[in-house]
Amino acid sequence: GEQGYIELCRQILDTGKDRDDRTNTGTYSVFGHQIRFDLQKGFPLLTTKKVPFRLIATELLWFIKGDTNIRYLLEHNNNIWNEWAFEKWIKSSEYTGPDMTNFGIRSQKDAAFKEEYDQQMELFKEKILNDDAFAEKYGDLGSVYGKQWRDWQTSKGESIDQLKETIEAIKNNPNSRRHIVSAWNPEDIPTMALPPCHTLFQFYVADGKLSCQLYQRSADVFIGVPFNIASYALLTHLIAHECGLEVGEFVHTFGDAHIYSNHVEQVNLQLERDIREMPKLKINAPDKSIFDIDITDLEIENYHPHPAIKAPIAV
Ligand code: THF
Repeated sequence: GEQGYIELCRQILDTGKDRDDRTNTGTYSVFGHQIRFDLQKGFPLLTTKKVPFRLIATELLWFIKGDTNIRYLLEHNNNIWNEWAFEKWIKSSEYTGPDMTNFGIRSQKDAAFKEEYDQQMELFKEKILNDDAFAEKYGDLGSVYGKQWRDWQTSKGESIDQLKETIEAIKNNPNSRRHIVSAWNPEDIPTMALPPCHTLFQFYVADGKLSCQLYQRSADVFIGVPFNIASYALLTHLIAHECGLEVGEFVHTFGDAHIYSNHVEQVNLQLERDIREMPKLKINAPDKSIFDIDITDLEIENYHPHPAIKAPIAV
C-alpha cells in the first residue's frame, strides 16, 4: 500500500545512486523494486499529498480510446503531456518564435525566459485546440501508449488491438498466462515523443478477482509514480467491471526508480506526513463497456489527502 511507496522514497534517498540522466537534472536511483496494493482495501490514490484523480482518469481514457493527440487532453483541461508535443513544435522548421531550446531547465532558472515560454505555450495550446491541421501535425505524440495498446502495426500491415484481445481472453480463458499488453515496440522507439515508461502489463484471474502487474522501466517517483499507481488501479477496476470480476491486487514492479535532485525537498516534506485512509472508486455506469465509459461516470469518494506539493517536471 501507500506505506510501500513511502518506503521506496526512503530507500532511494538513503541508498540511491547519484546519477546523471537524459534530462540533465540529476537523480538518485535504485534498480529493481516492487510494491503491492490490495485494491479490495480501497483505491490507491496517495493521501500523503493530494493527487489529481481527474487528470489521471482523462489520461487513461485517452489511452483506452487509442488516441495519441494531446487535443483530447487539452479539451479536458489536462496539460500533463503538453511539453512533449511542444518540444516537437519548437524543433520544427515552421516554428519562428523566440529560441525555446532546453525550455524545461531554462524556465526553472530564468524568470524572464519563463514568461516567454509560458506565452509560447499558450499560443501553442490555442492553436492545437482551434486549428485542425496544426493539431494533426503537432498535437500528435507519435506511436505512444494509445497507439500500441489499440493499433499495434505488424510487419504485414495489419493492426493488433492488444487491449480488446486481452479483455476478450480474460473473459473467455481467465486462467491464461498470456494476458499481456506491451507498449514497448522496438521498431517504433525512434519515432516516439518518449519511449514508454510503463512498458508492459499482465493480468491474472484467481477467486473471481482480477490482478494486474506493471513493469515500469523508468519511474519518476515523486511526480509520475503517484499517477501511474492510480492509473493502473483504475484500468484494473475498469477491466474487472467489464469482465464481471472483483478487483484483486495491483503489483507495481520497477526498473530504474529515481527521485530527481530538484524533488528531494518535496519528498522529505511528504515523508513527514501520516498516511490516511484510502478513498473508494465508484463506477456509475453499470452497463457501459470500458470503451464507452467517460470521466463523468467515475467518482472518488472519501478522499481526504494532505495538501498537494508542487515540483518542476523534467522534460
Ligand atoms: N517525464 C517525467 N520526467 N516524469 C513523469 O512522471 C512523466 N510521465 C509522463 C511522461 N513523461 C514523464 C507524463 N505524466 C505531471 C504528471 C504526470 C505526467 C506529467 C506531468 C504533473 O505535472 N503533475 C502535477 C500536477 C499537475 C497539475 O495539477 O496540472 C503533480 O504535482 O502531480 C509519467 O508517466
